Amino acid sequence: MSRILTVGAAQTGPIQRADSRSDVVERLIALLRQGADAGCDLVVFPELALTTFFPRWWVDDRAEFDHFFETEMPGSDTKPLFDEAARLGVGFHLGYAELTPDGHHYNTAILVERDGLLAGRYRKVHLPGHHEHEPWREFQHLERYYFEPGDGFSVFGAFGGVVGMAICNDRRWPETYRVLGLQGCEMALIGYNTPVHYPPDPSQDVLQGFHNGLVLQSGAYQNGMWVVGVAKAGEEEGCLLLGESSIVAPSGEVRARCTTDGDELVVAECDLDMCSNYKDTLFNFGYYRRPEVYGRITGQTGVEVPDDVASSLGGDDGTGGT
Ligand code: CDT
Repeated sequence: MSRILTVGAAQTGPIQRADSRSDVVERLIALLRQGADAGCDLVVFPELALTTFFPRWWVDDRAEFDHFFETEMPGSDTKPLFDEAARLGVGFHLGYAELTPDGHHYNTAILVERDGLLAGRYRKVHLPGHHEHEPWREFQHLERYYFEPGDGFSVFGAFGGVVGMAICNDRRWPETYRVLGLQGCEMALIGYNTPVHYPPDPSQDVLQGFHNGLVLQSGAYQNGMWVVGVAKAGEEEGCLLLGESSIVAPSGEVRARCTTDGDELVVAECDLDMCSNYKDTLFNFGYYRRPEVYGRITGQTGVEVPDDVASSLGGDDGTGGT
């Protein structure tokens, strides 16, 4: 048996600060139409796909940046995307900055079914970067200033399968995939904006593509799920963002990957039943997992080197952040 879902990874090129929402939505609609022509059931857009990556700037009054946030979804600018998706019968995943009616700010992604109706919402759990202005950096990464963290990873029954969402930095954490995997997730959708330059440790700059592939592929394989990672790429307001949007099979193999830094759609036929090749064998969680020895995973946050080991070594307590 097979359950084939044809998925498009709809990478976008940069979105500059001066670009209007409606111009950006037009670009997304063009990618959606390409997806429809290619037979896609689902088109996946990046994190914060409607605006420039504004956390690269500090403003004393955060409310000055509220115009980067959506207060309703769909709103007047995004409704044409919903309408076109429903007309084409193609679902989509979209990342955006969300400002709730009661004043909460989140880095959010939604899943919209082929009939244009909301199937799920996710608010980013792992917020990277820093909370204070750090003028020594070439650019800021102030997600911890502009957003509040979301409260968990859920899955949704959609597109004939079990679909989960995560956002950018979440993809570097094995806990993300495992918490989704423990809910039977068959496909994880993950948008990202990843600056190639990493100010706290520039030795990682040349490894950004390698690390991106590493985490998407290992997350897919170790949990027997499809992973669709989609970038906003290219030079945005002087900051180069990684491309390499990829569709990864439950085997860990890359089935499609973008080769440019611009608006680009790559498509793969994803058989959701292929997940069981891994979920029912090598990664049969119910049979092989040993949660009784995994207590530290949920019981502590930072590193706790046992006292006897620490006293023999001395050194760092591992509490630094970036
Ligand atoms: N958007 C996002 O989460 N970007 C981060 C950058 C990490 S460096 C502060 C990422 O993990 O790609």
